[in-house]
Amino acid sequence: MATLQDLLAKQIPQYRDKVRNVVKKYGSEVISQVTVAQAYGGMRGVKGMICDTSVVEADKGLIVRGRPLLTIKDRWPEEVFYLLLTGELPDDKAKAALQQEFDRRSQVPSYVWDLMRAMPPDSHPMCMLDTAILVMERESVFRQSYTKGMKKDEYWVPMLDDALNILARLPVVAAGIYRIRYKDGSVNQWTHGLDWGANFANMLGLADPTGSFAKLMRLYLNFHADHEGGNVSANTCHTVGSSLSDAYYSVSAGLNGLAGPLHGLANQECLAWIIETMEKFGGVPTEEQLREYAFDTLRSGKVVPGYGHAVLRVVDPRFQGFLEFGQEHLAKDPVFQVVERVFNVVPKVLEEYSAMRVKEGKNPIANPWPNVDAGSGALLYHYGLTEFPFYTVVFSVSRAIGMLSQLILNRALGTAITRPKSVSTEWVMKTVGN
Ligand code: HAX
Repeated sequence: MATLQDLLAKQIPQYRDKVRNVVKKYGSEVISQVTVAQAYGGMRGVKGMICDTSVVEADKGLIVRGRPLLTIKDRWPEEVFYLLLTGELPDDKAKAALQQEFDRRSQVPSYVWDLMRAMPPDSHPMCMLDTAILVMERESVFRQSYTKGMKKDEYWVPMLDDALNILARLPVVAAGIYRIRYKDGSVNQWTHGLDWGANFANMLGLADPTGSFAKLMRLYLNFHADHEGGNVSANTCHTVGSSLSDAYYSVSAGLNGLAGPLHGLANQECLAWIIETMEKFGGVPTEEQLREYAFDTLRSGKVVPGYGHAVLRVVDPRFQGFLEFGQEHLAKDPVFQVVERVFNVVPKVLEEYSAMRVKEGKNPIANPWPNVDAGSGALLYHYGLTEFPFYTVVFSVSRAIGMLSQLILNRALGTAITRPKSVSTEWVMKTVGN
């Protein structure tokens, strides 16, 4: 049976050849131009890095190694990890072998729990998670191998080792943070033989008599794993890793970016916004009330969380998948009903508001459609995961899959240290002015 390690060892030399040939043949071709507005505007749309794990197409959404996301929605997150890394879905044996890797590596060092318990009780759970990952850096096989002296061609091997250790421990650590921060402080153990998503659901310790919370966790952890390379979390992880910082430094850094309200924290803010509308209107608001509330939010200078996207120009298929899950499992839940109603109302509001902005000489809102965060919180809430600040931690457990896959492939390719050129405002004025 070919393990993930064996398969990568076979694929990586071919992958390197392919990339070497592409650079040799097309190295001087131009693939992007940068305007002054893009340089000031978060480099939106500038093609300046490579990511082979997944692509986000503006009119289709996430494509994982050539497979549109919704075609792999029933795959477990660990299968998605295998797919991101190798381009292939694992067969049953390879899946079982990966499972055994996680079983073997799932023991969390006791100093992590000491540290988590010593943190101020009002620490944000994202800060706790990122701290936990960072403190485990002493375990890094990559750093130890690098210090001993390792050949460049071998970088990906200890990087994969670190990745498997991080992925095996992350659900334990995240669920432990939940128990310490919000429950009685007792930490649940990883169950050998149980899959990654169900293990995480189980360790959170919420009641799941029908097993549908575990099903949701598998879907959630699948959907959030990867979203190509330029988003803040992936790009930060990529940049930190490009200096040959190990996976602990890189993933912790990437997740610090995910903790921002314009990125992963949006899912916490989204559900808060939904609940606010219910509190204000005393139950499920009418569409007219929601329209009014959305306009009030925009007029007060805030964004409507869960809507808009830097790349997508259609309904995010991840939102679509969550909507379908909700319709199947919790159609009568009032919070979910508000999510559905908001979806009927907010895109039209954003389109109207965007037209008003344009008249005032401001940028249009490029995408009025829901992103992944618009519905996921309502599903977690239904199953008793009601602590909003924890939502980005759930996202993080999943996003680590994508960031680590990208790191391993980048170390396999020997990707260069990131160092784009910055210019000053004076330079722009002089150069463009002339
Ligand atoms: N509500 C109000 N205004 C919005 C908006 C929204 N939902 N989406 C975009 N806009 C505004 C932007 O703030 C920007 O205004 P300024 O020019 O005054 O700064 C203008 O429309 C143009 O922005 P854009 O080109 O449409 O979008 P950006 O690529 O700049 O930003 C964001 C993309 C996702 C950050 C943005 O749509 C947003 O803030 N959405 C709400 C927060 C959110 O849902 N974030 C999660 C995104 C998914 C994700 O990464 N999850 O992790």
